[in-house]
Amino acid sequence: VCFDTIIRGARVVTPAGVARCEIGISGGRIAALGLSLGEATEIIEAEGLIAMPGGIDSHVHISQPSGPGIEMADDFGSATRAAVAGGNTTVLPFCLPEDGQSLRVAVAEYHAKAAGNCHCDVSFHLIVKATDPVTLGQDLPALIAAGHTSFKVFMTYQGLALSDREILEVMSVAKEQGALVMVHAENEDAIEFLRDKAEREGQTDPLFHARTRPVPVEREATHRAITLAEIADVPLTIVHVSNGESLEEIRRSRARGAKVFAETCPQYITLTAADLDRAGFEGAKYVCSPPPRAASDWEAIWSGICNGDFELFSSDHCPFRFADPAGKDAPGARTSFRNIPNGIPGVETRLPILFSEGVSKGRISLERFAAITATNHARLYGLKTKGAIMVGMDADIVLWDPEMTREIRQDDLHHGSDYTPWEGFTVTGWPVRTILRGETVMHEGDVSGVPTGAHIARSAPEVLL
Ligand code: DUC
Ligand code: ZN
Ligand code: ZN
Ligand code: ZN
Repeated sequence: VCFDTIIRGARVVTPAGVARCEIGISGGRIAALGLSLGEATEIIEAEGLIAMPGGIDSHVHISQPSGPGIEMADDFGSATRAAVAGGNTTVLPFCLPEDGQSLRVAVAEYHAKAAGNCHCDVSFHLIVKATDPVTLGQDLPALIAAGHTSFKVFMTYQGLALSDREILEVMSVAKEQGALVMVHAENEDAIEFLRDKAEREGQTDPLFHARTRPVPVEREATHRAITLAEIADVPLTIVHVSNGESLEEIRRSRARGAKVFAETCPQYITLTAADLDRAGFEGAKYVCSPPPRAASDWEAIWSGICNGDFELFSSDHCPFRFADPAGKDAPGARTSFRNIPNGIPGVETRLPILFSEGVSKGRISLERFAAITATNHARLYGLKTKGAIMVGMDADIVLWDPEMTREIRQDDLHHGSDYTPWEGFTVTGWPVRTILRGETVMHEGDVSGVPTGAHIARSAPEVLL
């Protein structure tokens, strides 16, 4: 046989362990793993490199409506260019309808915006913000059947937050139709109370974004979301878990048999609330929800990453520009933290940060890295042909140089934001080649080819089967 491509000399991270072997690729799929595979049209010499399953970032926001006068910094072209530069081959953005827009129409619009513009593969989660009979009785079942097998509900943000009753109604649709519910767990009433009080007291700096969303706000909502899922008898993903107390709620619920999955993000192992207190409005660059916590929470999050409590490590890429009246510096932003859009860019830096802080510093194995950055995302969200280097799977492979030490710098990044929260952060380990369905789409930082990313209709989440 003659393969299209053979990758030679790499240490290959597979679900069965790490092996030094060749990878034979044909027709965009992994056709063989073994020693001395023979001939190929293209040979990629990867001596000294590590072959990982392409990163799957199952939590990114692209081109979402973000409030009056506010605009996200990425479109599908720039966000996915950044994704492949950072070692990803699939991203799962959210489809958020405009106020009054039907979910079905919103999904069609997102598909149109993404089509032909993506450098990696893409599949949409839905955000359910309305619980009218058309949304729950018609749109949602049709969209789930068409491969949108997961959706997010919010417990915070006016216009987005659902009541407990509404969350239960949405969960019951998930149960009937076979979809996985994700939840943003923060108590909206408590936040509003704390926010109004802070503003009355003249405490309006970016730091008070963190002060008005303290750990109990997230811990309580996490407990309540899990309780609702137990009542509705559905599995649940708690996204962007920021602290040890919320993680403890998740552990306790699992001990009584709840089916709960947990996600965390780079900001919760590398940033703190003190970053929001930087001088000159620089703190706005770190405003995200839940906010970065204390360094002591980093340790709690690490324990969950190491011991398997976290299935998912995602970026929560939610990019705005800093020096932009349509971004972090929106009109009124400097008058109150309330007006600073919530979210930070991170799709390009998620994997290098975890590789460096996790693998290079000896906290986690290569296998665990692959599981929480790719394999588990594919399993939980129904991407059947992705997430693992195995014969028959899509040839979505990233070659890592484990020795390369770099400083993260905005000037080198591909995203649409005009800053990175990790400016000057040093990492060891860097993705040097990204291969999407057998074709190199990034080599040594260059992502200049035409976009070949496709939309992927997803199967039922594995946990529901
Ligand atoms: N939730 C997210 O998941 N991303 C950005 C902001 C938010 O509240
Ligand atoms: Zn779709
Ligand atoms: Zn969220
Ligand atoms: Zn998010």
